[in-house]
Amino acid sequence: RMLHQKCRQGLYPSSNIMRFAVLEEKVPWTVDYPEYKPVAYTAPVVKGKPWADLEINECTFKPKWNTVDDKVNRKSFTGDYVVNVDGYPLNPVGRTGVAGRGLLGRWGPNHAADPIVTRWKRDNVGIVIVNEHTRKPVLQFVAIQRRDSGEWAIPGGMVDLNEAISTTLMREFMEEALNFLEMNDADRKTLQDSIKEFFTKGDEVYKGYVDDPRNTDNAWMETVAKNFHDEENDVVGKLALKAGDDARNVRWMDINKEINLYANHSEFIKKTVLRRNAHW
Ligand code: RP5
Ligand code: MG
Ligand code: MG
Repeated sequence: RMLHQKCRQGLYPSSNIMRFAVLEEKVPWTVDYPEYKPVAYTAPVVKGKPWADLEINECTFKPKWNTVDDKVNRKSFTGDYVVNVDGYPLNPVGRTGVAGRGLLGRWGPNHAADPIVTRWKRDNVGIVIVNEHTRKPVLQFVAIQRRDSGEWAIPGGMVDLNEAISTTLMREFMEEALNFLEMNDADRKTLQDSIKEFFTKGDEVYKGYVDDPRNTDNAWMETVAKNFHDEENDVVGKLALKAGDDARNVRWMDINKEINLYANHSEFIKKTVLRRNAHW
């Protein structure tokens, strides 16, 4: 697989921690690199949080790696990861230039889910727009602008303890793209009832490691990305989008090969395009 790009250069996000510069050929752990001395960093915001692990050397912390450990899913989609002699799980892709957990709560895999909600781009009388060069219909997806990095992204989020992935997908979409958290109970109920069915029919487009800028040598993001398609533009297409929670903006974004998104989200979007035979 492609080695990670977005988590091995420059400053670690929201910090003044510089990553140890790792050349492409030095990324795999199998390549000997005795000079490699990354800084160990765990962001202050992570420490003591209920959603976060304790320090590895804390005697009450007894994680069971590579298993679902008392509701915490410590299994990786990439297969069994290695735990080093000091008890730290190792990033399955390789070196990132920083040790510790950084901004991530869990040592090892941190599981997320990404809802890719799509529709066909239409003109003002409702005719689907076809690209003149590829002669394929143009797809749009609901993109959010992340508060942390300002980059546009799929409105994904972390899978809560014991939460079904199908629940995370719909919940994160409602929170980030429909401002669910700021609604009253009646509006929440109306909204949920109108999209519940829609969110039962998703196609899995990606499952695995995410090239997330927050990844470290000992903690990394993994996701399940599912596509939910509004063929007639009459389910999500007729709702008013409103950014909420960790999203600063939201919009229907036209999809083509020029899109530049957070982490490796463009890769998940491309897989969606291929599956729907849309313009790229
Ligand atoms: C990415 O971070 C995932 O693909 C998902 O989109 C997101 C989850 O983290 P938060 O949005 O909760 O920060 O790696
Ligand atoms: Mg969220
Ligand atoms: Mg999010």
